[in-house]
Amino acid sequence: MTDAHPACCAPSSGRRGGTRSPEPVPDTGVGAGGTAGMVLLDGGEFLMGSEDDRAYPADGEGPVRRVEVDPFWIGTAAVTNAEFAAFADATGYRTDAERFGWSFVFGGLLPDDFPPTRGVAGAPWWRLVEGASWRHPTGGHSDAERLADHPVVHVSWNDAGAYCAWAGLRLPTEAEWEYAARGGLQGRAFPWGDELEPAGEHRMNVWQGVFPRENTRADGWYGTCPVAEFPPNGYGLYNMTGNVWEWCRDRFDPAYRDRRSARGGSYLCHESYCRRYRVSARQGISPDSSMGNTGFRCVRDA
Ligand SMILES: [Cu+2]
Repeated sequence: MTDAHPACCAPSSGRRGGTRSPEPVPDTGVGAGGTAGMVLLDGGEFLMGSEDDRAYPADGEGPVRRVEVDPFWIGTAAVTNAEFAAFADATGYRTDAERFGWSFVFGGLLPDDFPPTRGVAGAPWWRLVEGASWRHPTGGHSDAERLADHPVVHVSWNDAGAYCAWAGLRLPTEAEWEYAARGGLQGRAFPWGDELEPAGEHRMNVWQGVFPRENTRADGWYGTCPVAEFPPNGYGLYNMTGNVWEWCRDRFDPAYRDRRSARGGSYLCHESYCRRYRVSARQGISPDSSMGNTGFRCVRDA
C-alpha cells in the first residue's frame, strides 16, 4: 500500500491509482495576488546545491551549480491554518486528505489510548490515521483552530497549488526556494550559517533526543511551531528549514515523474536518520500525498 522512502521523515502515500477526478481549482479570490506578508527578493545568480559531507547525493543535492533566478515575491512564512481556513471557507475546497478520509500522522503525536493504526513499512513512526486532515491534524479528537498561527499541514501538492491559484500566487520553483532559504549566504548548510546549533542556540524546530522514541524538546517544540517562531534569515524569512516540509512546483526527478519536490525538512529531522533540515536538501513526494509535517509557502512574480 505504500510507496515510502524509509530513509526520510515523510512518506509518500501511494494514493494514486484511484478512480477519482481531481478536485477543481477554485476561482481566483478577491484581491488576488496581493503581496501582504511577502518580501521582494532581487534574484540573480547563486550557487545551488551541496556536495558537502552532510548532503545526500542520491537525492540529487549536487552538483553545486550556478543558477539564476528572476526577482520574485515570497511569503515570509508558511501558509497558516488560519489562512488556509479562509480559503476553504470561501471556496468549499476539500483537500486530498479530506476526500480520501485519512492522512499520515507522526505516532508520537497520538494519545496513548489511540486506537490501533496501520504503519508504513520502513518508517513505522508514520501512522495512517482515519479522519486526519488539515482540520484535524492528529485525527478526529484534534482541532486546527487552536493552532491558528501554525503552518497548515496534511495538504497535498494539489491542495497547495489550489490555494496558490485562489490567492493569485504560485508555488516556488526549487531554485527560488533555495535562493530564498540561503538568505544571502553562500555555500552554507543552514539559513544562518554552517552550525546546527550555533553557540548552543536552537535556530529551528527539529528533533532532539533519540528518534523516534524521545524528543527532549530542547528547541521548545515537539510537533509544529508557529510559522514566525525562531529568528528569520537574512531575507526576513522564517523557518525555511525545520518545522514543516514545503512543497515546490518542480518535479523531483526525471526518473520519478510522479513525484514533486519538497524542501526544508521538518520537526522530525534528526541527524541519526534524516539530515534533510538543510537548505540544499530535497525529497520527492507524490502530488496527492499528505502528512502532518508538510505544508507550503507562496511566491509571486515581481
Ligand atoms: Cu527529515
